[in-house]
Amino acid sequence: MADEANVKAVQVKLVLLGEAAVGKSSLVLRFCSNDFNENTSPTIGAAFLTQKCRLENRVVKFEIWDTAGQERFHSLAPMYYRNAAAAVVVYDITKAASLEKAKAWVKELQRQANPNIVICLVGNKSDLVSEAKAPAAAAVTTEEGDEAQAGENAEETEESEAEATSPTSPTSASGEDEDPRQVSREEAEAYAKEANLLFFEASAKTGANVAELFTEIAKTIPIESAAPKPAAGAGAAGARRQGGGQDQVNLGEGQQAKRGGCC
Ligand SMILES: Nc1nc2c(ncn2[C@@H]2O[C@H](COP(=O)(O)OP(=O)(O)OP(=O)(O)O)[C@@H](O)[C@H]2O)c(=O)[nH]1
Ligand SMILES: [Mg+2]
Repeated sequence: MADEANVKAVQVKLVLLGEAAVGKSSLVLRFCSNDFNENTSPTIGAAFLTQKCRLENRVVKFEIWDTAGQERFHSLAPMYYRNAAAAVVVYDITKAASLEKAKAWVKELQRQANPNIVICLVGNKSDLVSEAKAPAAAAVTTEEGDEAQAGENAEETEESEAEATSPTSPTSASGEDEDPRQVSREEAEAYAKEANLLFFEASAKTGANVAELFTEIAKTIPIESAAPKPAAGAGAAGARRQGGGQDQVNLGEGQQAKRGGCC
């Protein structure tokens, strides 16, 4: 019988891709530490960290490669998406060009990555638009203690302490004209459907839909495509790691792993 506490985590290599400044690192920070930073530094190379996600019948341990969006790092990307079971391709809903870049990433993944890769298209910064204020309340609902046991070598942003994301309400009050949205939900959703991608609009800032998107990916990944062994292997070169033994996103110092965003 599978004693819940002893369920072995299935490891899933996940890569984040997308244009610079769309919020990849911020989504990871929200997911892993339930935190947000207005002043992030651009990622250099890539950052690595892990987070667990508990599903009904299994625990998925995401091994996350958060890549740099700056063009000069593009050639490193294959190192990170190679053998990845999942990819989160991010664009900024207030920047139309970022969706085009996201589409280019999807194309590249579909051509060159693992053929079974689960791709999730994410329109980030939903807090900036007046409508479509994503269901923030539902965002990071933490379950009872999914204490990612910090035993092993990896750190696992464990520390389950709910402190659910307080969805700071969206900026614009109501339906003002100067909505900064440049990519309609419909357009992106239609594209995602056509390209066979999961799709979410989310906000790293409020936490809206962040846990949901990772949970959906966890549910979608076929168990067999999960990597049975430790993550680091691929692409350690060029990755930026911090802290002895701990792998963390390079999102500015002083950022403690407070709380896991997933289940
Ligand atoms: N309003 C708002 N700002 C966000 C959100 N996510 C990220 N940002 C801001 O967008 C800027 C860029 O965020 P990053 O997470 O560093 O972007 P990135 O995609 O990792 O950028 P690279 O590492 O250069 O590829 C920062 O100022 C963040 O605070 C969001 O959901 N809402
Ligand atoms: Mg980054």
